Amino acid sequence: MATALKNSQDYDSGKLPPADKMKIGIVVSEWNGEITEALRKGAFETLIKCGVKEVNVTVKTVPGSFELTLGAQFFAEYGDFDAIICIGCIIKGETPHFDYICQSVTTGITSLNIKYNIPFIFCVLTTGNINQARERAGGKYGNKGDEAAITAIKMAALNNQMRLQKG
Ligand code: DLZ
Repeated sequence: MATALKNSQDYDSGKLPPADKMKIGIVVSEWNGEITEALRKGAFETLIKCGVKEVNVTVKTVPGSFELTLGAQFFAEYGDFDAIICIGCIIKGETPHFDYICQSVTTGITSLNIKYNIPFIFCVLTTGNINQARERAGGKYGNKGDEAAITAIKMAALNNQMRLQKG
């Protein structure tokens, strides 16, 4: 399974770009809070381990994953962030709600990336049940929050590097 084989938790923090000046926003959905809190913790701890200063990480919550797009946009509009990590967990229920929320948040976060030219990192689990979510929030498939933190640092560095090259 792709998730099992490709797990960027095996990163070497010494090989990552310097992150000591980066400002990172984290927007967290309150739905399925057990999972989103584990993802937030993973993301936060990995950012700090990789050199981001605690004072440069801002965390805000939104009610559900549907609200992640607007919550993340607030970060871009009212702050000065190098990357914004969007954390949610959508679990399939008995109605098509799951599909609508997944579709909305995926499209929403994609459009933010394009609109603002800032990396908005997609850390939204979309699973069939709570156990699959637990397996990806500190369980046997690692913690997707860690991976989101690494992605945020890599994309922020790429953006900064290419902006500097342009002059
Ligand atoms: C309504 C709803 C449902 C059914 N399921 C989830 C879910 O699994 N994960 C999640 O993050 N949010 C869920 N929500 C809430 C919606 O994201 C949203 O907060 C409400 O529809 C209000 O806009």
